[in-house]
Amino acid sequence: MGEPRRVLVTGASSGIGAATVRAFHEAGWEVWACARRQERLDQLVEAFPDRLHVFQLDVRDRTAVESSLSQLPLPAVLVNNAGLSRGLEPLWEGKASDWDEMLDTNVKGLLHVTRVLLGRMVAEGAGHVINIGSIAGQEAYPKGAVYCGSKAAVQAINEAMRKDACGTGVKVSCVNPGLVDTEFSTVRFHGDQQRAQQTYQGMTPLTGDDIAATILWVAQQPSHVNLAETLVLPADQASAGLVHRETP
Ligand code: NDP
Ligand code: 8X3
Repeated sequence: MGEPRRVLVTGASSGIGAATVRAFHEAGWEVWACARRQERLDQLVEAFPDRLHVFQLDVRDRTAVESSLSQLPLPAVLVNNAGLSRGLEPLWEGKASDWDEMLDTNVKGLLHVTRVLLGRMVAEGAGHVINIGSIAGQEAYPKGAVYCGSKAAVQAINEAMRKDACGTGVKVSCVNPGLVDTEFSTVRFHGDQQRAQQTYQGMTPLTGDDIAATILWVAQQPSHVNLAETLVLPADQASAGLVHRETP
């Protein structure tokens, strides 16, 4: 048996990112995982003491991203998952601090991380960047202008990056989930659990494990196959705005 393949997952401390760490680890990969909350990363290490390396990283901090990722052993796969939403209100009621946080994390953070590792992958002539977009990047919904805009930017960056990398041996893919029950809504509503739970009321959302299985599947394709864009929805969701809910 050869060396295990290496994956780097950003935003690995909860939800889709933590599930992705588990899925790749269980599939025998060497996993590098980063996020801001060290105690959550430590819990992952307790669960998976071998083949898992964790480090604290705020993807918004370009200097920290450059210094930590330029030293890292080059991963075969980068999962650009770190991201968040803040607020759900009409544009004129939106908070500039929420907008900064979303755009700095979802767009510029993804760019900072990718710039360091994609350059190294291209020099190596191999690699795979898997970006986590959203159905919100394909279809904007009311009260979500900036989050939807940030994910539409991920969509465009993903597409241009795929074209940049064409012929270099590096693949670029996007996985676009619909509603997934993670800490996403709690973060969106600044810790208001009751409001967060309403997001998934009367319907069956996806789990982080559902998306992690898709990401692993995208990563495990033969080198000549690229699952370029994968939209994953709960069966109860037909579009960003059309969700079937059972009323009690
Ligand atoms: P969670 O809130 O559970 O996880 C978000 C992860 O991103 C956490 O690990 C968090 O870690 C990390 N993160 C946030 N900001 C930063 C930062 N500045 N630097 C580093 N890491 C950061 O939500 P999800 O798992 O649902 O979200 C993961 C991705 O999936 C996001 O990009 C989200 O937009 C996307 N998505 C989610 C959907 C959903 O319905 N849940 C649907 C479609 C897409 P920490 O706070 O420790 O830094
Ligand atoms: C997360 C899915 O519909 O809450 O990207 O924006 S949604």
